[in-house]
Amino acid sequence: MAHAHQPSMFDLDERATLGPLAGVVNRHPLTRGAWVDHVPGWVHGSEQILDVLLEQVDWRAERREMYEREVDVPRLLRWYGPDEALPHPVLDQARTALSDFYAAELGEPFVSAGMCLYRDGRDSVAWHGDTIGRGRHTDTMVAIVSFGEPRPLLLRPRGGGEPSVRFPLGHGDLVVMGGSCQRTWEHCIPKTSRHVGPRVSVQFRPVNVA
Ligand SMILES: O=C(O)CCC(=O)C(=O)O
Repeated sequence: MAHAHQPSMFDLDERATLGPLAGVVNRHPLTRGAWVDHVPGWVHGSEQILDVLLEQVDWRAERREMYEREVDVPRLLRWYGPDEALPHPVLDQARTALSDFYAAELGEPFVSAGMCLYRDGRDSVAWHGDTIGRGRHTDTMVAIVSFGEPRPLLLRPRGGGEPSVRFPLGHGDLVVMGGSCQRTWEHCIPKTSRHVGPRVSVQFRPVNVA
């Protein structure tokens, strides 16, 4: 399925490669044992990867129950299991680089790659934690690499109370939500009335975290 987008001027001609992680990861401690690591522009030449993702991934529309009605999920999705080839080799490299960098702290590799396509400002994901599986009761990590038009990832403590944290994510940016983040904090990508092009997020997770 092809999705038109305006290429970003700053990495249009660049070959897709990964930047370093050691020495550039900026950790933002949150409350209750949660944290977020942030590396803006980790993937160089990210527009090339965006083009491949928009054109070659077999994006799937899903429906879900809401208030006793079936509604469209406002984004397109594709989930890649541990043994499935990813649509661009730099994504395989990214999963390996993240697994190596976080090996001592995480104790296991990132295996699956969930992908979401936000076609425009009407697409979004509501406040949630990734609490299907072990994230419900165990510290873990979810690493997200973003391509295309930046959209803000907002975080707030589960149950409210403290102010939100905000990371605009696109054009090869990396965030890693770690510690207790999935069960003590919530995150979302809100809708926007601004005219925005597509954004794809690629989420790497360890086994049995969703
Ligand atoms: O698009 C993003 O960066 C967040 C995706 C997300 O939270 C999810 O799919 O669970």
